[in-house]
Amino acid sequence: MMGDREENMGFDDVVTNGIVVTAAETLPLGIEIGIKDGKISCLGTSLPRFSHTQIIDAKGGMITPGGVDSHVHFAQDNSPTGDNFTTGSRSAIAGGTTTVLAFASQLKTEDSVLPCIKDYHTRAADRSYCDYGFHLILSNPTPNIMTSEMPLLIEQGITSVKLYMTYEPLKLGDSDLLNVLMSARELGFTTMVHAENSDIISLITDRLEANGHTAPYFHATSRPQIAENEATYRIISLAELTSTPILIVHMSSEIAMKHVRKAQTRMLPIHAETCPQYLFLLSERLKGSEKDQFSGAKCVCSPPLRHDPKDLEAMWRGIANGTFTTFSSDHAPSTYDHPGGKKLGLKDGIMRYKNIPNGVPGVETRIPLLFNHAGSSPSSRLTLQRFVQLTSSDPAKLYGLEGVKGNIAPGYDADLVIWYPDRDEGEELAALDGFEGKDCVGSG
Ligand code: DUC
Ligand code: ZN
Ligand code: ZN
Repeated sequence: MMGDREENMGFDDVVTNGIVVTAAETLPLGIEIGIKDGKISCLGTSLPRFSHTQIIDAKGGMITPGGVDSHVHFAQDNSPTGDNFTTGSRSAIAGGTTTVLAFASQLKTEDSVLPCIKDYHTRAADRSYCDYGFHLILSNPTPNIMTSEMPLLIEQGITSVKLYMTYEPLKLGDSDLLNVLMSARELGFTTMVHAENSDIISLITDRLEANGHTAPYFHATSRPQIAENEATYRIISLAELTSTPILIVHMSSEIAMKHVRKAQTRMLPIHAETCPQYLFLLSERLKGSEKDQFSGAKCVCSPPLRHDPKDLEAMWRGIANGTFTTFSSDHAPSTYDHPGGKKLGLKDGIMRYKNIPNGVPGVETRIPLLFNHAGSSPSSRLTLQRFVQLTSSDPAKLYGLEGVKGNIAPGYDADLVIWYPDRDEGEELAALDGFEGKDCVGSG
């Protein structure tokens, strides 16, 4: 029988034989990870094994911090056929994401957000396979909520809000946006913004409809880049005026991204996020198949998929050059063949893109898609360090999880992903194989 003393002292797990990759560096082969009580307690060579220690052999693998997906929609009322916390978090884990930040969504009719937060906690409790937290979608930021309730939420660990500049049931005008930004400046919470000009979209939608252009493809026509461009410039201006940091979510257009870049070069704290769909998919997907034109509905998301491969290239540049702080999924699926899902946009044989629930899945595929392009070979689009920053460490820092998530270092949660790359990185691993050993860099 194992003595109590030994069990208390020893590692529960030792991960060996892998190459540890963090946002700062790639450690030499031979560094092991000692884990105790779900936390990383030590990095070092030849870590001591105890009788109860489980050895995790990561031979040939690359170990990165568990992914943090800071933009997922689970169990929201406006997506009744989407994922709940059980199905969504299961997909997250399958794709290397160990923490998700979902949304608790206030209705415009609610003048307190406390019941909404309680409700969303109930939706998630005991149902999630991964760690989770919430941002608050503020659609009715009353003075009482901003002065009395937000401080309570921050105490509870809800330190970020999402604001919409479009979508009738959620959108805020400039006056409300300014008030929330002023409050963010005072209380220090993080403000995420969905930046598209609502009136531009409504005008085009009405005209398309009047001309019978209502198939899924016209969703992209109705939300042109200029709508994202204008709203992005406007919210950056409001943030500058109020000296408040913001993060613009799911960016899809180069012209809008340029405003972010320009603001950053002026040292303004403007952050931005993009998502896999804006790196990999084009609007032609919205045309669907020959057999089922409506199947383009599967790719209806907002901002929409853009038209030109150059648009994808521009987002890749933002990924590589540091314009984007986070790479999130905006996971918001709806069942395709369901009257309450994507088929809401198909009634009596008539397609109406306006009624199609917005959103695509991505919580499972987000990290593998980006990992596939990370490395140091000539065809790589980003370094492994940048990959870890975008998918894990930077979202953790931005949303108050620094010191807990997003790194492989003593004291952090032992959320690890082991990758087995079967292409050029295999050669990199082999090249690092001559490592000779280093002392322990953490403490047990
Ligand atoms: N756009 C959003 O703003 N939210 C969910 C899904 C989408 O496509
Ligand atoms: Zn959005
Ligand atoms: Zn979203």
